[in-house]
Amino acid sequence: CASAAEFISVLSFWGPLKADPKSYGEVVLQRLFETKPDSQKLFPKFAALPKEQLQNNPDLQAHGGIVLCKLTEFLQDGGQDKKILKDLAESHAKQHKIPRVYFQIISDVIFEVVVEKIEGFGTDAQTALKNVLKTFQTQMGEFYDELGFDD
Ligand code: HE5
Repeated sequence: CASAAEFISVLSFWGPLKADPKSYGEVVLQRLFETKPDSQKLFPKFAALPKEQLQNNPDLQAHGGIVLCKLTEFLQDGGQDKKILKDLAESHAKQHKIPRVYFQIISDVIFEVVVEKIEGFGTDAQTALKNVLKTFQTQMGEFYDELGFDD
């Protein structure tokens, strides 16, 4: 599990992502669909869209913003309030039917995008980010287990 210091380390570089969640979220989702084309089918709004229509797509930008805002909330809370991820796990398991492996896949994409786009994200902060994302995945997995969602 990530320590409080690791959450703080990540937050110290998170300013640009907090300030502009839509732009970074858009990049994350586009990169997700490129690296793992199957993931696009999990989004009813985007499933049928050809690549060109994922560029400058306001729905994609809006959803990217929602995803990043949730991550910022998780970071700022330092993994303390279990309800944040409990609610997230519940909607993703029951409503959206997202197999848990996608939390690892999107975490890897987020890591890649953050390190690429954010200046000064050094090796210590990178390790901290890896650990924080690992904590996120582990806790989501635990809630999936509690819900009896096996995928
Ligand atoms: O759960 C919600 O609110 C608590 C609903 C809005 C929401 C969704 C929906 C939020 C806040 C998140 N996602 C956040 C989030 C953070 C992690 C990194 N998501 Zn989410 N999602 C929503 C993830 C990870 C993740 C991986 C994948 C493949 N997520 C998805 C997919 C996904 C889908 C299909 C939806 C439904 C909304 C939609 O289709 O919007 C266009």
